[in-house]
Amino acid sequence: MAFDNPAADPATPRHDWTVDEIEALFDIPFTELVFRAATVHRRWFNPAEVQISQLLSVKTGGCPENCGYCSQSQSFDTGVDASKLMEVQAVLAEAARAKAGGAQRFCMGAAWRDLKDRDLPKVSAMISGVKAMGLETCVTLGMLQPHQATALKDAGLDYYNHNLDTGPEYYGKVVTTRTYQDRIDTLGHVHAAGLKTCCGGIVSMGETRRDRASLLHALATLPHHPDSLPINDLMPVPGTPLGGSKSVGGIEFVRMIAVARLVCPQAVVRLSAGRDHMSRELQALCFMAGANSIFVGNVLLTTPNPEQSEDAALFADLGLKPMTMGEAETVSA
Ligand code: SAM
Ligand code: DTB
Ligand code: SF4
Repeated sequence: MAFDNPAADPATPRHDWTVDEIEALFDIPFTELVFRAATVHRRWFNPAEVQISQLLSVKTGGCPENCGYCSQSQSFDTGVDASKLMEVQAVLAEAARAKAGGAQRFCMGAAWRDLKDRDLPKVSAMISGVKAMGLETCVTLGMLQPHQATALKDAGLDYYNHNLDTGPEYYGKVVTTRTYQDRIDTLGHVHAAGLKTCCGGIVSMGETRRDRASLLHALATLPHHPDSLPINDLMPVPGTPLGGSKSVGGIEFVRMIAVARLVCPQAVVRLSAGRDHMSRELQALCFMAGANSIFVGNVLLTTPNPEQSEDAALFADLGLKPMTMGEAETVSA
């Protein structure tokens, strides 16, 4: 497809989206929307390839934040006990298992509000050790200061995950212990340190379609589009304020993936939490609509994920293969 005016090419990244424009994309008839997203997907990626990540909770529970979806907040009685930061060798043993199972990236999560300097040496040793195994590295540790982002980069970190979670208008209904701007500031420090950003959000938290468009608007108007863009379907956790939220349904979820692909065309869009309650056919639609990454392993941080054998069968049936390492490293606009 040749475009005389590159600005009219829907695969060219833009930073000047309006929320109205993005909401209008959600209104496109479903088959047309998926077709458009699939077309843009092919301009930047091989649609038969999916990036494979695996998560490990290296510090679980007892978090002082009050994110209304989270099993790990100390504000809610969810049955998830607080534990200490894992030992480096135990983390490396899990990373080796993940690599043997086919993961390309190992993502370590900690239930912290922010990273404390006293924990930097241990976290850095985890990152260096995982990197030395030939895996890509990702961590999600809460808010960061600039010198901490630089230290993580020096340790061999590739990606930092820090989600905006929802649109700025709905955000206050979900979290009150940190601001939207706090999150954007951390993302700025991460990018300035030369790290790749992994940033997305959650649907099915009781938000409106306008809120979903507003989240994607916030992501697409960041100075740097996320390199990796996770879309999570809420894993409802009993005991949390959002434990009884109603799902947006599969069709709306696929629309969210498709619109994410259209507004951040170069991002690796991850079909993230929620696969455990999705049919194989719904996941196939997500891949058609531009999703090209998943988490493997039968647990995410604290909630279930499909068995690896089910994913292997799904990939075989769909003719999907793991993304070539490094291919996701095209620099996003
Ligand atoms: N404490 C760090 C933070 O919040 O930045 C890192 C860990 S936190 C669990 C990482 C992300 O996982 C959250 O920002 C949220 O988007 C997602 N998440 C957490 N609980 C979830 C749930 N029950 N369902 C879907 N996504 C969830
Ligand atoms: C992201 O967006 N999703 C992942 C990862 N980044 C850290 C976490 C999903 C967590 C789902 C809930 C749980 O397992 O506790
Ligand atoms: Fe803490 Fe992160 Fe859970 Fe929020 S999402 S309560 S910051 S672990």
